[in-house]
Amino acid sequence: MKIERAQVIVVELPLRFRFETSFGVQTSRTVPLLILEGEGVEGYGEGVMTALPGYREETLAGALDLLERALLPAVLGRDWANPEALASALERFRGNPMAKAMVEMAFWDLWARSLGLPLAWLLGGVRERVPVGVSLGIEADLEATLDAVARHLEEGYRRIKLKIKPGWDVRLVEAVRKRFPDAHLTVDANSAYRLADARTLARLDAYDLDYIEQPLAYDDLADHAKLARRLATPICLDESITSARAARQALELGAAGVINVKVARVGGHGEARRVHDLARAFGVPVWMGGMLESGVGRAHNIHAATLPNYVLPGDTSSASRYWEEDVVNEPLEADRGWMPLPAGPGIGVTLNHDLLARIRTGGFEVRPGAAA
Ligand code: OSB
Ligand code: MG
Repeated sequence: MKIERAQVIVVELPLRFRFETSFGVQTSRTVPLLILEGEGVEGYGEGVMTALPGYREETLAGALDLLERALLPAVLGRDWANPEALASALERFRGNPMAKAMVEMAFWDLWARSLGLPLAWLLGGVRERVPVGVSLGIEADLEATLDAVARHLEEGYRRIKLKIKPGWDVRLVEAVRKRFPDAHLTVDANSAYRLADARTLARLDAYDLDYIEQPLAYDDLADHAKLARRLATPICLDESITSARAARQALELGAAGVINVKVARVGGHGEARRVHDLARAFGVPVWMGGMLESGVGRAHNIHAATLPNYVLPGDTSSASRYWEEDVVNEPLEADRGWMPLPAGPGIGVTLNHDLLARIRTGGFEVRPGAAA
């Protein structure tokens, strides 16, 4: 499969809600999309890096530069037998898994479409729909949080994740648990605590959380392993799992009892599948995370979440929660907490070109022969 042309389109998508986490507030997303073309077919990818390094280190400006100067020139004009062959050609560039994931994921879509098969089938998926919950941002007060939880439980979401930070944790969880005694509840600290906060975090053991997501530093495994020994509630790692190697080390250390897999955080579908397989071998369940993706990234995530060890509800909730209008034509909507697999070849979605033209803020094209 030869890649003949690459197009990056950057768009600005306003969020329907104000999304606050321990690391900042988001009201819109700057979304980099990648279109790869070859043999009359197109494949789509989406990047999840942000303007500033708030979640991981990668930045949008850095990723766009890397794509234009190195990653796209390295894959254009060449014939790739399969996505793993393409991914290995990017290994000589260190780090930057989110930038690499854009290329790798777009190629999986291109490849699957050229074969006329749904991406999920090629990845080894075993489901036609995936269980989903919601990730709720930090709200103005308890009352607003309780309302948001109630609304999403009524919609059928199978698990509620609450964002926490120091000073907004035990009281919040206590109030939500009291009002919703049977709900599957989790919390996500986005790295806001230190090991010295272990006592505070241990107080959360009283509220029957499914897990505590990424309490400690984004690049730390050792302290998470120490913390895990002091908590009854399992620790779920998100930010810290940037590769299959990080996943293996976390599992060996006992730093993670659950893993949040984000395809775009670990470098693409190949690496995400290796993380999935490792966790399965350790008897650790995984779930599909989210980065407020548009329909392109969301569709990729749904396909990847059809693998057998995605047994916990993911964050890939309905696109209409996030956007008035999505960049894809197909509605990606959950039904009573189940997100159906978008049907058709590849990731099963088509681009809404009218919208893209209206909200485009930048981009570029790369053709074979551009200097690497
Ligand atoms: O930590 O899982 C996270 C969004 C952006 C960056 C990091 C995270 C999140 C979410 C929302 O929790 C997931 C989603 O709804 O897509
Ligand atoms: Mg998280």
